[in-house]
Amino acid sequence: MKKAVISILLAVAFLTACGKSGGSMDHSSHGETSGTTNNAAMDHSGMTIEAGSNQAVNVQAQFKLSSDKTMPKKDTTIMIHIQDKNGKPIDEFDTVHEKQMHFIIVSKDLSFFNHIHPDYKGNGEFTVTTQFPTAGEFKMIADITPTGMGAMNKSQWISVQGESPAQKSIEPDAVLTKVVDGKVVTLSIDHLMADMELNLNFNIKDAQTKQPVTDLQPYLGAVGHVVILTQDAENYLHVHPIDEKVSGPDAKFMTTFPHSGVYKIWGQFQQNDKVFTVPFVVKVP
Ligand SMILES: [Cu+2]
Repeated sequence: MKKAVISILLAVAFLTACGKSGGSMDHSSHGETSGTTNNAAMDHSGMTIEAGSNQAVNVQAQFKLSSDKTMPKKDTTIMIHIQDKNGKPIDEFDTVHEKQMHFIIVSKDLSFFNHIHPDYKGNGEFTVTTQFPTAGEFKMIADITPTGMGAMNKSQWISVQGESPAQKSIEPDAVLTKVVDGKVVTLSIDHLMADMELNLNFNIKDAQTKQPVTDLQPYLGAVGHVVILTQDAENYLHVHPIDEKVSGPDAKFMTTFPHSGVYKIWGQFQQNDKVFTVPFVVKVP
């Protein structure tokens, strides 16, 4: 039997005195059901200073963007330098789900979500070129497993120039069924509550025929991937399937919501060589 691999990564950010959005602190655990929340601050150089359990305390990330003024809808190269606490590059990373780094970008209101994979250049440096869709605040989250140190994530807020669009409110979904790219996706969660291991089941049907979809393709080596963030984007959970090898119509995941509150969940699946992303918002009592 395959054992579920669960990464629970908690982050808490603080505003810094210079008025910029704070860096964050991350706690990570692998295959455990809960974690503790830790504190962190960002100094004025943009370096994230972190403290916590596990090895995350010994790792820091510097995020650099190709321009001082990041513009919407323009190619932007993001460089992420992973270092030990003394500033020495960390240069070995485990490949997890086919990648050495999973990189998530979300807008502050969580209406925008992007999951991309920076290239590893060696010497602790990753780069990726992407675009931000609008002006406003975005959070970048680098999900890594430095060899021998366990899974962890490092994050940074960034401001994209221009007039930000109105923030969309994050309302819990009344019905956990969505239609995306010709698929009807229904999320079921047993006993939704905080600090308890629970199952998330995504059921996928064809929107036209109403028939179960049974030809999901492996996406990054598994039936699907799920990323979960708290409403304020401070707690990040990357969840892997219980059984990676299935091809639908159900994809089951196991996770623990660390505390009560509103969470946004993105399920990502692949069919006909195309990845589709299904968002849900839930309120955990
Ligand atoms: Cu990824």
